Amino acid sequence: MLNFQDKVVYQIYPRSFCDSNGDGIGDLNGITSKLDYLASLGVDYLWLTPFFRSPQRDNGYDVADYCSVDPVFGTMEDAERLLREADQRGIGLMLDMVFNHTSTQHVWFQRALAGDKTYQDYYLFRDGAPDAPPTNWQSKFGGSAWEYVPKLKKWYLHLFDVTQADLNWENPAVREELKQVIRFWQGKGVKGFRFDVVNLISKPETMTDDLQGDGRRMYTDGRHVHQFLQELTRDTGMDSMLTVGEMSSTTLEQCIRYSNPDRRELSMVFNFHHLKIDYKNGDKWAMQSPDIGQLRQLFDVWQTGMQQGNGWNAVFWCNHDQPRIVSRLGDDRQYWQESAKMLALCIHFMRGTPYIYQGEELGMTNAYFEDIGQYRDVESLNYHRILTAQGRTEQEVRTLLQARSRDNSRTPMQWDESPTAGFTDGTPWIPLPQYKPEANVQAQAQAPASILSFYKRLICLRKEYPLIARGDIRFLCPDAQDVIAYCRGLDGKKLFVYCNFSAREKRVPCPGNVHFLIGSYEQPPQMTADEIVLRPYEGCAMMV
Ligand code: TEU
Ligand code: CA
Repeated sequence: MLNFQDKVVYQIYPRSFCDSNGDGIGDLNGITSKLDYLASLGVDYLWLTPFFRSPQRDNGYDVADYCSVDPVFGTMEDAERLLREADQRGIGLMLDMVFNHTSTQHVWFQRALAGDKTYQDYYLFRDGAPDAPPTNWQSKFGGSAWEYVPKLKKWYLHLFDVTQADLNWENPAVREELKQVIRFWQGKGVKGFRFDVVNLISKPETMTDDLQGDGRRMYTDGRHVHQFLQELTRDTGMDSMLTVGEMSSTTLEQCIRYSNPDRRELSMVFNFHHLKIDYKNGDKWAMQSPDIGQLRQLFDVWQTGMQQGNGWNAVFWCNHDQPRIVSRLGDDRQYWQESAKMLALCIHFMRGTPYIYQGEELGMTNAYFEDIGQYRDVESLNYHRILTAQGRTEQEVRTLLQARSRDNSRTPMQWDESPTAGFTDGTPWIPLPQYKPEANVQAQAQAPASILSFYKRLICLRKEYPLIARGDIRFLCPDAQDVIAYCRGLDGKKLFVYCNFSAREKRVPCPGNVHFLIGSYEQPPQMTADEIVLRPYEGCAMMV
């Protein structure tokens, strides 16, 4: 397997990136028009979330045809041109393979519905009475994970939306079809893949009620998942590409297995444990203030654990499912720039391949929508209904969605200061954030102290110092409240990173005769022989 330690990936949500034809929806030609911007940022790969033909019930994660382009995003020629033009700039494209499920509009599912037994075996259909779902498993988007088809007198499994039917990976014909999809895009010159919820693909032989939870422990990191991934990688020659798996509710041991190069499964993995530190009792729809002590602990366990097991992390704060990090763990008002830079530094200097989600490099904030009518996401709309039915007040639901909705990350990319942020000449499919600091490219591109310039420097430093790409990691200051500190090391060189996650001044021990490399304030922090004084939301890196 190849290493991708000195690479940086930029994630694009095409629908919200740049609209080239004024219909209010971002598209492939829009992305092509911004390649110079992406090249100037210095990123190596672009991960594009799904643009395949889809009814767009879950914005493309409900795929109806894996080898086509949805007309909303353009044509196959547009995709080919984007690939070519990216390649000319030394940028590789990674596509998003949603292989746990297909849209119910997919021809396979349509044939299954029409009674074709061969295609019924592509999915997880089970017999049963109309009032008794086969198990008590819950969909990740709320409600039962089973849907009854009266005509067939059968239920089908959908771990996500009712229009996203889970595929039956135990069926070798399904695995062959999916390999063909990989080969199709390899043939077009794609350089990598992201695999959606790929640790959920292997379900138990007999599916039974989960008496302790929502069912996830019965299919997460399931019995044949490693075997299936090894087979997929081997049969498509995917081990020369960048591959990343999205791992839902996984464990460290499993992630070592997925990403240890000797096992030839994936180049790296996403896990989400560090993004649940503000979930009360693990419940996304129950709030608590972020627990930085727990965050520090989780990073320590995962970073040192993956190092010991020779696994490799994708390191990230943001994606199209997560609220904006500067609003979540920073202070997007008083310390907007300082906290956005501190968070960037904290993640980019860890051991792993950093991912930047569009707009993160500008310090884009949450949407702060006031009105339920402004939300678009199927999960947000489902939960609006569910939480209201549970008797929560309108105000409570509004506050929860403002903090948790996936639409927080899906507002249009902000290119300039105009009312539609330079995203479209038409009406954007989703409103812009209701609060807007100077989080746009026009304001930041030429400003040396901007958040954008800071991200560019972080990317350059990774290329310049093998220590950042390849060094080992050790966590420091376990008892410093609201501080995350670590040390990277390679060939006798050391890099110390200190991040203050609070608006209060923090003091940490000085590790010796260090020099300042980069920080979220232009001037180095105040330092004595024994102490470093961190300003509010200060992040800084020092070297010896
Ligand atoms: O997400 C998987 C997933 O479980 C979450 O990130 C999910 O959005 C969250 O738990 C909801 O609270 C992936 C994709 O990233 C997401 O956009 C898709 O909706 C989902 O799979 C289904 O394909
Ligand atoms: Ca468009």
